[in-house]
Amino acid sequence: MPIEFTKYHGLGNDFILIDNRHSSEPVVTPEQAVVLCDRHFGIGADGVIFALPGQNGTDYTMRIFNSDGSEPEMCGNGIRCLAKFIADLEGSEAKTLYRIHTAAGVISPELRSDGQVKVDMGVPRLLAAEIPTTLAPPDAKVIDVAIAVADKSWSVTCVSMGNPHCITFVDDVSAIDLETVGPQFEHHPAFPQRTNTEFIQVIRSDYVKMRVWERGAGVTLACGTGACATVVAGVLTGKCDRTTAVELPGGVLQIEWSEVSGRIYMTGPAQRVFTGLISH
Ligand code: ZDP
Repeated sequence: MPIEFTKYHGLGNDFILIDNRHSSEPVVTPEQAVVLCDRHFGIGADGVIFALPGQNGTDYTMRIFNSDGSEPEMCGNGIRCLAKFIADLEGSEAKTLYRIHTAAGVISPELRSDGQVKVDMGVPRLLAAEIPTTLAPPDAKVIDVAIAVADKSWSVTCVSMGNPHCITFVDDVSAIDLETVGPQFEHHPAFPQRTNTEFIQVIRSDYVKMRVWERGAGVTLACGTGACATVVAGVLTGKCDRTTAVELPGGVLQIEWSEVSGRIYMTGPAQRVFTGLISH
């Protein structure tokens, strides 16, 4: 049976979306996802995302396979794409606010009338054991801690948005050799679940530039969870305001870390590209 898919992107972070409402098992295996994501031998994407039946009273469950076949807990750009995808599937039944079950808890995307999607990304986790990382004792936060990578000492702050992020502030993001340094952060023994790594240049306290090396996907044009983690790291280190715009190679995300609720809100676009059939 051919499988229908729709390609979406959020600021150039691109995904293959699959309607998996009829079964709680993804219809594509991690091994097949690797081939589908390949930009020469497949459709080409940073990951495959499944819209599965909801659990515990939620509307849907989201699962995602990275382009290397690994499965992350959450995906910020991906959940904006998922929100548009399910609204399209539901047609006239579509809602403007969904509750999505993920391995990082319940995440709520809101489809706004201006076409943007605003996502309640939940509360960041900051303790070393929650990241997880061995850069600090398990119940301590990891703020401005030194780590040696690629023969250099970097000062890093770690944040979990459900998935692990290691953030480092630099003078010039364009000078970072991502392809060399990124994998060495990702596979550093201090990160037992590997890590996403963000390099940040502060332009103003409410505007930063970010380049990212993603766990399981490598260089991508944008990372939503990474942009959220970055603003948390910026606030914790006194570099950023609680409301900060994050400029990624693919465009800008608006991030707000609410002082009242402790929750993070991410606002950005999600764009349908095309629909096709996977025939084996
Ligand atoms: O944590 C990971 O393994 C990431 N590669 C997951 C994907 C994150 C994403 N880029 C985002 O926008 O949060 C989709």
